[in-house]
Parts: sequence; structure tokens; C-alpha cells
Amino acid sequence: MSKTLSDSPPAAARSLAATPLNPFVQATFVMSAAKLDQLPQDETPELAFVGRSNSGKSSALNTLCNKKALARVSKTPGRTQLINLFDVPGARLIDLPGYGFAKVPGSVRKDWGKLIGGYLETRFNLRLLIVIMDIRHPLTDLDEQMLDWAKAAERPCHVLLTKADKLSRGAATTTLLQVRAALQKWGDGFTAQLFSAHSNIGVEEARAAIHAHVQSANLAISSGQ
Ligand SMILES: Nc1nc2c(ncn2[C@@H]2O[C@H](COP(=O)(O)OP(=O)(O)OP(=O)(O)O)[C@@H](O)[C@H]2O)c(=O)[nH]1
Ligand SMILES: [Mg+2]
Repeated sequence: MSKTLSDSPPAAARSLAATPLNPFVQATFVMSAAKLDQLPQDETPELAFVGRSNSGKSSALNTLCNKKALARVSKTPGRTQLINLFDVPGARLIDLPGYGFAKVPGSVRKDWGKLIGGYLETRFNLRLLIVIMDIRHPLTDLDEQMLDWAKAAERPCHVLLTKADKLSRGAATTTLLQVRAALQKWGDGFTAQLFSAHSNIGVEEARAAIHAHVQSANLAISSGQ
């Protein structure tokens, strides 16, 4: 039987980091939405990839799913302009447009803002934000606003400090520790790790962390917290 992200792990397998789970490899493209009312109205838990434009959201999603071209990657910032939806067993992955790209014309930026903001405000089934930050520019003002929003909306966040291949291991670790210390301001549900889509740093760790977040969200819901 295939594993689903919303299944409870067997009691003996609580150590998720050691569990070779990978429902992500079964990801399939569902649809692109230009408007919120096109999104499916069901209770499937959603995990959304958010972050600055060009930070590596689509690349991270592809790497987690072990598929090269599931979500479209580009050197040109602002590539993802629609909300792209992918099904995995028991959950849905959402690739959102990036924020903070200054060269996009104001009118388009306004539409994206509406789309991202509207998505975040209205999706009651949003369980986790996977916040992608380029390790060379972590915790920008817009990232902090996103974390503030997540805190207020009681949504946990797992930060992938991506492009870790661009730094030495020592420099990457120093940044990770600084980011983890800074995340304490937002509380327990805010975690961070190193990641690289190019050299596969942190891929298993990210799959396990995302799975663990989904589990604890399910537990909180089923116990009425
Ligand atoms: N070195 C390195 N480059 C990366 C990594 N991840 C992404 N990139 C590069 O960063 C650029 C942007 O990647 P995308 O995945 O398209 O970024 P995005 O956040 O989805 O961008 P938008 O959809 O435009 O917001 C591409 O040129 C990628 O090849 C990584 O882990 N390491
Ligand atoms: Mg993208």
C-alpha cells in the first residue's frame, strides 16, 4: 500500500527522520489556477511553497518529488505567475508565485499579491508553509511578513535555506544556526534546515520534516485543539 502524508505513522516508526517515506515521488500535476475560485473545494490538506521570486521554490518542489520538470523552473524571476497544484497521496502541493520581484509591472504585481494573499487567507485546508529562502539572503522583510502572517493564522512553517551549494559547509551551518535562533521569535512550529536542489542537500530531511508537520497538524485537528 502506498504511504500517504496524512496517514498516522505506526507507533514503532515515530522516528520520522529515519523513515524512508516518499509519497512525493508520486506527485502529479493537477492544474494551474489564475483565480481563487478555480481552486478545488475539498478538504485535502495543502502544503504551500512560498518565498521570494527566484528563491528556488519550483526547484525545491521538483527535487522533493524527484522529478525534473514537474514545476517550471527559470532563471528569470517571476516565472511562476499562477497557482500550480500537484497531487501527492493524501495531500496537495501548491507552488505559489514568488513575492518581492521589483521589476514586475505594478498592475501585475497587484494581481499576484491578490492571488497569494487570497490563497493564504482563504484556504482553511492549508496545513504547512514551506518557506523557501536563498541561503545568501535569508529573512528579508517580506519573508518576515510572511512568517508574521503564518503565526497570526496559526500555520506552521518549515524554512528551506536553499542554494546551500553556493556556500561552504561551515558558512551554510553558521547561517542555519542564525536563522534557527531568529525563528524562535515566531515559536515552536517554525523550523529550518539546509537545502539544495542542485546538490540534493537536505532532501530526505525536508521530506521527513514536512511529513512530521502534517502529522502534528492532523493530530491537533483530530483532538480538537
Ligand atoms: N545553485 C543553485 N541554484 C538553484 C537552486 N534552486 C534553484 N536554483 C536556481 O535558481 C533559479 C530560480 O529557480 P526557481 O525554482 O525557478 O525559483 P522560483 O522561486 O520558483 O522562482 P519564481 O517562480 O520566479 O518565483 C533557477 O535558475 C534555478 O536553477 C539550488 O539549490 N542551487
Ligand atoms: Mg517558481
